[in-house]
Amino acid sequence: MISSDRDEFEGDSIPPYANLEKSFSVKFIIVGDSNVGKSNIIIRFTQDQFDINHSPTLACEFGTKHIIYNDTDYLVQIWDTAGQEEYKSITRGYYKESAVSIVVYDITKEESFNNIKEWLNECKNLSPSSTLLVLIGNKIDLEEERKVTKEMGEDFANENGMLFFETSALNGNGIENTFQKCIENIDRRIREGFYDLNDLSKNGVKIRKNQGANNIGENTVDKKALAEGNKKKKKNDCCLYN
Ligand SMILES: Nc1nc2c(ncn2[C@@H]2O[C@H](COP(=O)(O)OP(=O)(O)OP(=O)(O)O)[C@@H](O)[C@H]2O)c(=O)[nH]1
Ligand SMILES: [Mg+2]
Repeated sequence: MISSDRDEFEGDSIPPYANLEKSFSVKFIIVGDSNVGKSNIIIRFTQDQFDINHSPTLACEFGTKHIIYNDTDYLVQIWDTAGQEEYKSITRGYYKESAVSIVVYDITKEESFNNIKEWLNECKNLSPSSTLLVLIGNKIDLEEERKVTKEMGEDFANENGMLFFETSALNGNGIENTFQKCIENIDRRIREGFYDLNDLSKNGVKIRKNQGANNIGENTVDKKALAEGNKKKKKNDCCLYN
């Protein structure tokens, strides 16, 4: 998908946003079976920690972190959904306006890999058609218990136009790189005019006015996102990582 997107937009004479805006928020959603490690991937990325006793997510949790790339401040906002079946009808409400949709499986649990097709269908049906599709095989620190080969993950991702990464939330392998690569793709899309300027937010990318690239390396909570997260929390038990 990425290479064909590039082909489509390469050659556009004036990239509409290049060098115009310096700060964007980018909405991510992360889905997959319960217990594959979605929450810990977010905790590793936003706080560089691992929570071995993290309770199963109830409906949805929320985390943020800044990535500076190309002299631009990207506020990554991640909606971490519950994998448990009973929350599916609630979590369906969170795909809307996702710039990046991440599907996670556990490399030691074949069933979680067999179910990624279903999660991908949810992403295709409920996220915007512009969403960047990403597949993560998590728990690679458990190599001796591996049931899903790297090739199986790669093949599925290639067949379905997804970026593919293997990670360990436990030791951090691959986590930074995954989010960095996602933002590099979003940055390229912005600069190449992939998104309609008048419809940016529909695609999960929002211009953050008067922010500038001045939060390098910080891990902070965006106030608007915080308010949004808290509103959802009241409605649907959505919790905020802090
Ligand atoms: N060994 C290992 N264990 C992990 C890793 N990531 C998560 N875990 C463990 O897997 C279990 C589930 O992790 P969570 O992050 O809560 O999983 P989840 O996908 O958010 O689950 P739900 O919220 O129920 O959808 C926990 O016991 C974690 O400690 C990893 O990379 N390696
Ligand atoms: Mg969770």
